[in-house]
Amino acid sequence: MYYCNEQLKGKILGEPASDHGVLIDRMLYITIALTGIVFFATQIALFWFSFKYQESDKRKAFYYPHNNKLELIWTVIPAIALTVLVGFGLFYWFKITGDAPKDAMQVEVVGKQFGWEFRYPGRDKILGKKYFKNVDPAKNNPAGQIWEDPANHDDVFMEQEMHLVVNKPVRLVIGAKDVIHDVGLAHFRLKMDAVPGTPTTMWFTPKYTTKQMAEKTGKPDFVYEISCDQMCGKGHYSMRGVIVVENRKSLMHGWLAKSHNIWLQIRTKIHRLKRCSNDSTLSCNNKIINIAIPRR
Ligand SMILES: [Cu+2]
Repeated sequence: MYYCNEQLKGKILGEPASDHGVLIDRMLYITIALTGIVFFATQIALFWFSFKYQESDKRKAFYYPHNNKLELIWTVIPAIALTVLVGFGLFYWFKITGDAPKDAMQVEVVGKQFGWEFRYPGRDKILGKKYFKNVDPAKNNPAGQIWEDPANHDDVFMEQEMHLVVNKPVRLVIGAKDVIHDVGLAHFRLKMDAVPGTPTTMWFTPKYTTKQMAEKTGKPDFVYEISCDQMCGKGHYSMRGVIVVENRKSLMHGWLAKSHNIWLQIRTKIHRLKRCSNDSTLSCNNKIINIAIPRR
């Protein structure tokens, strides 16, 4: 396992691209080292004793059924070792799922059959309220946002592509629309179930931009991936999404500036509808038919 890991490390994932990823890798190496030593020691002992004390006409078997001291030793030592290993795991788990730093950006990630939806809180840094009965892509409301909540008006919605800022902590608020999915971030060494009706969270800090990681891995076309790590139906394999890690400036002035603010689109449509209400030209009538008005 160690050999495969070492051989394939650079070819598959590259070094961990998040602060928590470094800790997770360290924990895995400690676990593999400890269990590896125990594995080889016990297997060598097992085969050696079987060989040395195999059946022989020259000696008689010694009946030795029980030893309290031995039982105690081989129960207590593994128990302590496993407690330490599980303790590490729990410590990291509470860290990853616990409170994010105050300056963390927030992104809502929602899994669906078959893809990912991302919502950013906008300038107010608050994700607007939503309600599952409002979900209606045909009415330009794929996330089910409640438009009466002003916090929704600057939210940004995007599918299949998430943008993050390098060295800035990000808190993911994770959900699902239909069945259980799982946010798999292999390059960041993180994963978390996406459960309908029960939001889950985790936070991390990306360490390298996509460009830096492309240089590190030697792959010019490198992209961070978000995969679904839970078998969720026949299109499970097609849930691959892309994460772009960049610096704050290029995010604010590039992708985020051009991104999809649903409220602005709807507001523009409502204005157009009002303008068209006194206009009976053919083009205006066609616009009215195509407008999907949100519930207000
Ligand atoms: Cu899925």
